[in-house]
Amino acid sequence: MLDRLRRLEIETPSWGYGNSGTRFHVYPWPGAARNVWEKLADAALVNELTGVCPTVAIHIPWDRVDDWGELRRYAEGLGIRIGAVNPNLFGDDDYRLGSICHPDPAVRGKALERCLECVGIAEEVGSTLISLWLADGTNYPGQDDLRGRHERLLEGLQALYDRLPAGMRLLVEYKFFEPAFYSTDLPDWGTAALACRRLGGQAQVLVDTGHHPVGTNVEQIVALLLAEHLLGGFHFNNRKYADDDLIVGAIDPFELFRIMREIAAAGDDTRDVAFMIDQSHNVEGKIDAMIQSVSNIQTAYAKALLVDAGRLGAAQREGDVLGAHRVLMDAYETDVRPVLADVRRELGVPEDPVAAFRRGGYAEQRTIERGTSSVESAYETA
Ligand code: LRH
Ligand code: MN
Repeated sequence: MLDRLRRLEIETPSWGYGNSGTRFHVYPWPGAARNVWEKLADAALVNELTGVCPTVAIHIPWDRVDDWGELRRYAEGLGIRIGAVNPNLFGDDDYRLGSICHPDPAVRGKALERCLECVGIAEEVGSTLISLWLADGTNYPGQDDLRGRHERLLEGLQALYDRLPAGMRLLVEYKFFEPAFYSTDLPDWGTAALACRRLGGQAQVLVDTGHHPVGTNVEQIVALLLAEHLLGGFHFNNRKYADDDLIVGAIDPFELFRIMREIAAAGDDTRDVAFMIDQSHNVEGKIDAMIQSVSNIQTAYAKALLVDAGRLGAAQREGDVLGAHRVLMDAYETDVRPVLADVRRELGVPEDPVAAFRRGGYAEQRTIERGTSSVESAYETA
C-alpha cells in the first residue's frame, strides 16, 4: 500500500497557477504567475513540497515560447518535466462554429495544423502526451448537421492520429456541454471511447471529473474504461453544479474516494493512466490550492488502498449488500493522515505541505517579486 501511494505521480496544469475567473470577473491574486516561466517555477515548488508532482501540463498557445529546448532545460533545471501538451482549439475567432468539426474545411485545416504543431512541441520538450479537448458544438437545433459534424470529428482525429510518432498518446477529453449549449461534438465517454477504438492503441479517453451531468456515476465510467483498456487519464477537479473546476475533493470527497477505489482495485492496469489536475482558482491562492488538491487525491487513494479486498469480495459473492458497503466505508472513514505523514517523511517532504507553504514565506516573496497583475474578464473586455 505505501509503495503504491509513494509511486502515485500527479501532474499539475500550468494554467492553474495564473489568474483565472469567470465571465463576470477575474480577481487578480498577489504574486500569481504571469507567464509560463513563473508557472513552471510554481509547479516546481509544488513538487518540492509534495514530492509527487514531477510534471506540468502546458496549453498552446497560452504557454508558447520561441525556444522549446530552453523551456525544457529550464523545467529540468527546476527538477520537473513538461507533461501533457494541450492544443487550444477554442481561443481563436475562427473557431466560432467549431474547430475540427467546423463546416469550413479551411478552419478544420487550421485546427489540425495547431494539433500537429503541438505534436512537434511535445517531441521537442520530451512529452509523450497530446491532451485534446474540443469546445466544438452548436447552440441551436438546425444550426448544423449533427451527423456531418460527427464525421468531421472522426476525420480530424484520424488525421491527427496518423501523424503521432510511435510512443506518443492522444488523450481524448469529452464534456457534456459549455461553451456549446445545444450539442457538443465530444459530449460523453461513449463518443470518446468509440472514436478511440476506431483510431487505435495510441488513443485513449481522458475523464475530466467535472464534465458530466449531475448524478452521473463517474466511478462506473472509470471502471468500464479500465475494463476496456481505454482509460488514458484524468483531469481532476470538483464541482457542485457544472464545470466549476473547484479543488478536487473539496465538494464531494466520497466521490473522489470511489473513483480512486476503481484505480486501487485495477492494480497494474493503471500504470499508464495520467493523473492530472485541471482547475481554475478564481477566489483563492493558486499554489496552496494546488498543494491541497494533490493532498486530497493522495488522501482518497490512501483510503482506497486500505479497502480489505478479501472481505469485500467475500461479502459481494455472498450477496451481503450492507456487509460489502460497510467494508468500503471502514476504509473511507479511516484517518489516513498518519500514513500520509509517513510517506512524506520517506519522500523527504513536509508532513503537511500546505502548512509548510503558508509558513514558508513563498507567497510573500512572490508578491514582492511579481506584484499583482490585473486581468480583464470576458465582459470587461467587451
Ligand atoms: C475544458 C477543460 C479542458 C481544458 C480547459 C482549460 O473545460 O477542462 O481540459 O483545455 O478546461
Ligand atoms: Mn479538463
